[in-house]
Amino acid sequence: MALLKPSVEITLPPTVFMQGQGTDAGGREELVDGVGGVCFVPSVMERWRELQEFQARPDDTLIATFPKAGECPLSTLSDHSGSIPSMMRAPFLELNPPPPFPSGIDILQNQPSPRLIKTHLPFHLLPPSFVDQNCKMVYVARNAKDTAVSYFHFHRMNKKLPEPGDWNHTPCVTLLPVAWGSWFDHVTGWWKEKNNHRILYLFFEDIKENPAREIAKLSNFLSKKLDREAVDRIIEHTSFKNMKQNPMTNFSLLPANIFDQSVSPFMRKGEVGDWKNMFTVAQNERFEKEYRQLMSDRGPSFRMEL
Ligand code: PPS
Repeated sequence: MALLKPSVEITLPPTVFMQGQGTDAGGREELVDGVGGVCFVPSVMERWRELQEFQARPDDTLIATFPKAGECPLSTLSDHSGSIPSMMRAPFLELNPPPPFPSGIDILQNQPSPRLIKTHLPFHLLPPSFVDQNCKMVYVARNAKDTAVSYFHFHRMNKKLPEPGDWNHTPCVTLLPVAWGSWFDHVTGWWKEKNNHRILYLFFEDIKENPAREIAKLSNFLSKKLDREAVDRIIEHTSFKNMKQNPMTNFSLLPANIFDQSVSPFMRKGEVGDWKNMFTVAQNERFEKEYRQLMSDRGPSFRMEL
């Protein structure tokens, strides 16, 4: 039994994502100042109104993260067979890629319930229907330094995002301004709302440290009973090693003019504390100073290493 049902019966063959298709993918996009100072890629803004009018259903489950927080294992929980591409198991709500790739809204609109939906939106920019329908939402947060490093490498390989440039000068070090806004506002915005709505707030570091414990939190939140065997299967299925090898979860079905995995693999390292391999002493000091100013008493506390 899957912990989460896949959002969709597959209505498009996985081959639509395969290499060689979608050659009209265009080049890198520059960020636009989207809404209230939160930057997005222009393709997201093109359907902003439709996005805000998106009709959530009471039995939808939303998985929300700042980019690169390690959400993928969660959406994988819906498919233990490993035979459904990530973007179909938990369609990415605001994603609006070039043809022939379907947008998140288009995939979701005609799907049967219950749906599993992925988003990177800050809480205050969610389509209002998720709150109106009292949907269950799972938020996964990851420490800022590892997120910064992961996002930097993702910019290198994701040909739809701006060129990140040199690590020493990249905005990814401070996480401002990058697509989907400020990491600080994102993690604290969701944190503040977690007791006002049906939100389970999880940490990437906790999942890495003790996946069984975090799966228990998740199954409890979703009111699903899992025996030990099922938990073991989920842990195995969502391990970094397995997800890196599986074409349904490693995004190798996307063409290189979108994700160039020869530059950096999507499933890169999946570790806690990898930031130590990138941050110089000076960068770390600058980061810590900014971090103290922006995070003081505002929200969750993170572990930078295990
Ligand atoms: S995205 O693009 O934001 O939707 O992707 P997301 O999966 O949220 O973030 C990618 C980073 O998460 C790591 N990852 C994992 N780590 C451990 N175990 C599993 N199963 C796993 N799945 C994804 C992935 O490797 C990226 O982190 P880095 O540090 O770059 O390796």
